[in-house]
Amino acid sequence: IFLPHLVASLEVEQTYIMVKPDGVQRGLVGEIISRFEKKGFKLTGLKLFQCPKELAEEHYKDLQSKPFFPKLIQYITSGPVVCMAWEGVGAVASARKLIGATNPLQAEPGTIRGDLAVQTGRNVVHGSDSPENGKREIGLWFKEGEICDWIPVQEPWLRE
Ligand code: IDP
Ligand code: MG
Repeated sequence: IFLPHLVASLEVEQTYIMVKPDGVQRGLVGEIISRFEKKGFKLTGLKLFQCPKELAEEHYKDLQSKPFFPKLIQYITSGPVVCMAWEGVGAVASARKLIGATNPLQAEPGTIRGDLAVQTGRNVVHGSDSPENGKREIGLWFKEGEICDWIPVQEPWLRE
């Protein structure tokens, strides 16, 4: 089967990555940031943030009708999250691969969820599922002026 959202594109993309409240409480913030840094993505936004209910509902609006929706909103607003914007070639699909399957018991070892989590309802990290949603979510979670464009010195050592 062809899964277009899993095929890394050659476009420079923005993706919204978030350490969920369990990841913050368990002291996994550094570990999770590190995986995206080491991969070679560019960090363009970063903050610790207590998410209001309305924002959590907007972010997950596609899941509104799911039975687990109220628990999901409760989970995401239960403590501070770490909001991040990352940029890179094929960043959306590549970040989803680094994160692993939604259910951590099905996520491959080596992925963030595969290595660090056991339950879908406590899966430590979020990653945008399309370039469109990457832009949408960065717009939702960050204000103007919170996103920084810069040129990493490692750029010529990452891409020929
Ligand atoms: P994703 O985070 O891998 O993109 P989605 O299907 O978009 O997965 O679901 C968003 C989040 O909702 C999941 O990461 C997880 O925290 C939660 N979730 C999804 N399915 C379930 C479920 O069946 N039970 C409890 N929580 C769920
Ligand atoms: Mg999703």
